[in-house]
Amino acid sequence: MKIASLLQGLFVSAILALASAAHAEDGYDLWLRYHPVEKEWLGRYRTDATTLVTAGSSPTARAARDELARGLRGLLGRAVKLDDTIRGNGAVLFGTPANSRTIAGLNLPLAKLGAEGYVIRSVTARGRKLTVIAANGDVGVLYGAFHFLRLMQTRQSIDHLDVASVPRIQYRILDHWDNLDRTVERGYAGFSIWDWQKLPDYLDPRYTDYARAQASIGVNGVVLNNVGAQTAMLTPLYLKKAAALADVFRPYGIKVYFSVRWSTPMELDGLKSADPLDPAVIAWWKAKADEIYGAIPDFGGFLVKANSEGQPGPQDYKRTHADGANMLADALAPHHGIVMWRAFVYSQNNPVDRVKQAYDEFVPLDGKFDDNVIVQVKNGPLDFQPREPFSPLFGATPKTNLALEVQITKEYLGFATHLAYLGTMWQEVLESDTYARGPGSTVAKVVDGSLFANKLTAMAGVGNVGTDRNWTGSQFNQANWYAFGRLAWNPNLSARAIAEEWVRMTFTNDKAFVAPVVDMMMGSRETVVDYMTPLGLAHLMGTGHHYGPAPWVDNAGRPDWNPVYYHRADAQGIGVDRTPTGSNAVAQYAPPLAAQFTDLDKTPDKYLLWFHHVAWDYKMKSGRTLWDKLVLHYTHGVEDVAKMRTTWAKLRPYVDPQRYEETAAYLAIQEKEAKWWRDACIAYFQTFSNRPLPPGMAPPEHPLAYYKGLSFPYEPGTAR
Ligand code: BDP
Repeated sequence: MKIASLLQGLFVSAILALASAAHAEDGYDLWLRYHPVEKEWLGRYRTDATTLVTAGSSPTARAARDELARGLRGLLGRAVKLDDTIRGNGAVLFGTPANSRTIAGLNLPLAKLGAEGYVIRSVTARGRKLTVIAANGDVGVLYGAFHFLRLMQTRQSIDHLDVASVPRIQYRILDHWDNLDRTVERGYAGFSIWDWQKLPDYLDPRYTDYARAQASIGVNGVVLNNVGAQTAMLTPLYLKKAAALADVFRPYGIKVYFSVRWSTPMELDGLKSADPLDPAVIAWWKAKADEIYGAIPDFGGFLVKANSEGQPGPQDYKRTHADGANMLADALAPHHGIVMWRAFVYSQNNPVDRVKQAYDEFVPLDGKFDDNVIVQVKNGPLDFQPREPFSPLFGATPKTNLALEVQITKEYLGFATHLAYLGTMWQEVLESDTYARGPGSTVAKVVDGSLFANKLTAMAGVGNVGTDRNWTGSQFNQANWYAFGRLAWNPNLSARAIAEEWVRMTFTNDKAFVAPVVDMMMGSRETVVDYMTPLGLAHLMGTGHHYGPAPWVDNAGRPDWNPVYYHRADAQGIGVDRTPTGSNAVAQYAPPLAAQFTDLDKTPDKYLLWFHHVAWDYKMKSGRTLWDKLVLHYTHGVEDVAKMRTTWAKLRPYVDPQRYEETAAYLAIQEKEAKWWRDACIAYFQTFSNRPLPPGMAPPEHPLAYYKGLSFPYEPGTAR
């Protein structure tokens, strides 16, 4: 009897242990996983982190304390003491000079660190050895706390610390393309995490975990709603709901922002126009701004998509983008709010090459925007493609605050299931030389404001967060959220270093896992480029949903939504002539680049078909013809996914079952879809090239008609 009940007890606890392990490893914990460190590290860390000494008492100081307590408890496998004074060696003291006399007495180099920077130092104070995490403001302390934990999570020494860190970009913002009905435009991770209907009364604990994750990577702003904005966002009902979210986020240093629809005054309150120079319109927005700040005193500001893809805007009244942005900026200025005005504009009525239109629109407006306006520019001149050259607006508007907008959600890179680490893509953009002030004028220097001494600096990422337990639709998509925050904090960080940090925190520090996984991540975006849009091709995706290949589409709502507009394949060759003999988009780049991109032989292969219409038998640098090379890229892309699967299969022993299986299954989907891309594109382009496949290359599995006949009516994330 006794034995039976003992066994029963053991069985129950085994089940409980299994259940909690399974629960803990579904990806919910992100990179804030705080699993116990190995024995050899335990000894080292324990002596340096015995007690937490809190100086502050604000909600932000409490958030820092709670995170440190949670992190240390997890990493060191036991609760740490909380104290308000230093009693022995090994304390971690965190606070500001204003709330800690010890910190004030240490004369730490805080002067240049602003409100968000921090130092972490190993010091001796009052005869005790301790670690100090100090900043000018509580939020800096919170960022420092996450940094301190990261050191342990990635198994670095915490003995002789001398760290100083300050964000190089002021506004580090995650844009949610979340609709108020909880669908997410271009979202592949379930529905919107904002449960609007239950707000403001029910605050899902997930909002706090979201805020922790954001703060851990330094994100300090969140645009709550889709750029294709719904006017209800600005009604009293929704302001209350948004205010409740702002209250949750505030301790974590995060401000909320709204996307606003230009015509809101007409649609909500029946104004006759939305002309930015109309006094009634001006008064409406001023009153609305006052009302918003009444509900959310630290409201961040507005994000605006105007006169773009059918959205209303100031041009409907023959006013400029600057007229529109400045009118909103005036309404927000008394409250210290900002306007992020998107440069993603192009018109179906404009016959000019779509990739030229944003530059044409905004360069003449340089110097005309108010100080609290930031013009937000996508990384490439087209639209978040797997690869584009950088947008020529970077470097071309020295008197305008410019934000870099990247897309974290993988609308054009395989949705949730394809493994594509985007750190490399953003690094490629940030490192691109604009030559605006001579060599070395990188996009990073434009964005961090150092090139033109801009007043405001910003980086925005279109988020990939949704209701999925793993937040981002796949385990590896978390890395893209992570990389966005880290690069927005410091655009000079390397994509590889970020990937390594993330792998260590998210999975394991075991070298046998870290090295192959980081390598796999580093090559993954190029792999997607290879099987989707190699050699500078772009926008070959299915119409509307953008799922899968559809290079043949020529009947979309407007010419510049058609893949055929972007590849221009014909019997002679493929690619878009953007040199002076074509659309002359090259002229929007600084002279050294314009010259390079005009010369077919000097254009890097990766941008070849972006800038040139190239003959099928053109001899590439490798000596192969363009056609052969195109087929090889497509084929390599598929082969590389197969290699990723092999790599992952070998790593099973290092990963918990749920995350292992999910990733393995997604890689299998990726291989299947990579092959689909390859086969469909080769079958289609071969109808123009009329050439055989290079020796050894397998023919497409199906005839072209098969691929053309596929349809996907309910793909997620489709714009509505
Ligand atoms: C495109 C998306 C569309 C967005 C648009 C934008 O397909 O859903 O609304 O970007 O950035 O890539 O406004």
